[in-house]
Amino acid sequence: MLDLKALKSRLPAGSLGEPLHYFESTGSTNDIAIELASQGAPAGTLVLADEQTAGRGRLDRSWSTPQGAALAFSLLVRPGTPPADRLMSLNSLGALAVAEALEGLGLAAKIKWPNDVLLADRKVAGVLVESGWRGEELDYVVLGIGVNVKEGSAPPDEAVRWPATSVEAALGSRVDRLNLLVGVLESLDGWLGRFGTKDLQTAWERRLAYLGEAVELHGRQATLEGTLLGLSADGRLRLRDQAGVERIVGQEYMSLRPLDRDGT
Ligand code: BT5
Repeated sequence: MLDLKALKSRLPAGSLGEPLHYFESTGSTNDIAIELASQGAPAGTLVLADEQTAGRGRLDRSWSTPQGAALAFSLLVRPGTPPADRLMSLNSLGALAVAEALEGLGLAAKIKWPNDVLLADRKVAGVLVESGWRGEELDYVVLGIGVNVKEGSAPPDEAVRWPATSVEAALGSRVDRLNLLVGVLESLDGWLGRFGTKDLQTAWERRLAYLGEAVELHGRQATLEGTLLGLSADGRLRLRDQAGVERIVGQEYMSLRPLDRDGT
């Protein structure tokens, strides 16, 4: 269980984490955040759970959050941050914030575009962005983040699409979940107002997994092979395709893998 008193004394971190809704166990923190958004909860609202019984990934995949071992939280983000047509970049912004917090522990984290954080090529965290519209108007944006912290929180290889790890397994020592949460929130707070900036692009690219390598992108309609060149300032992917043409692609593609590897 997370120490609620300690948590409250450390939040908000920047402008994030107030009000706080904490659950010892819940289905999915994203579902609660969406519900709160529909009731008019303010941007910065944080939903945190010690355990999720129906944690979700993208495309209705499941996300495992065993009790007492991981971080699972969802933040309500102000509509307009990022712009409505670039919501997908919030995935990479969430991944960047986790990567920076892990660097604070001395770990070298990589971002596997668009929404994964890797430690030594294994997935330690995932991001799920969900939004709702009222007619033409963007109504809410929820940024959900799950991080495997304690040893044993990462599912076994045969249970996942891409091998997983935990922060403690990578670090070889104990990690305080609350410190890590505050680190992620502080990083997010610093970047949320800086969409489209060169600084953000540089921060992303420094941590981008498989930069300069041959990769394959998977979309609902198509796949695309090319050499990974970097990201654009708005979080789309830059790559040189097989015809030698530089392309900038976004949410038409869902996932990326290096060409010499299975999994997504
Ligand atoms: C993700 O989806 O990586 C998004 C994960 C978001 C989880 C957070 S926790 C707080 C908030 N509340 C929620 O209900 N969700 C968010 P995707 O890229 O589609 O990856 C999903 C795949 O990751 C699954 O199909 C499994 O193969 C694998 N997986 C499941 N649990 C995992 C874990 N704990 N660690 C690593 N991989 C996992």
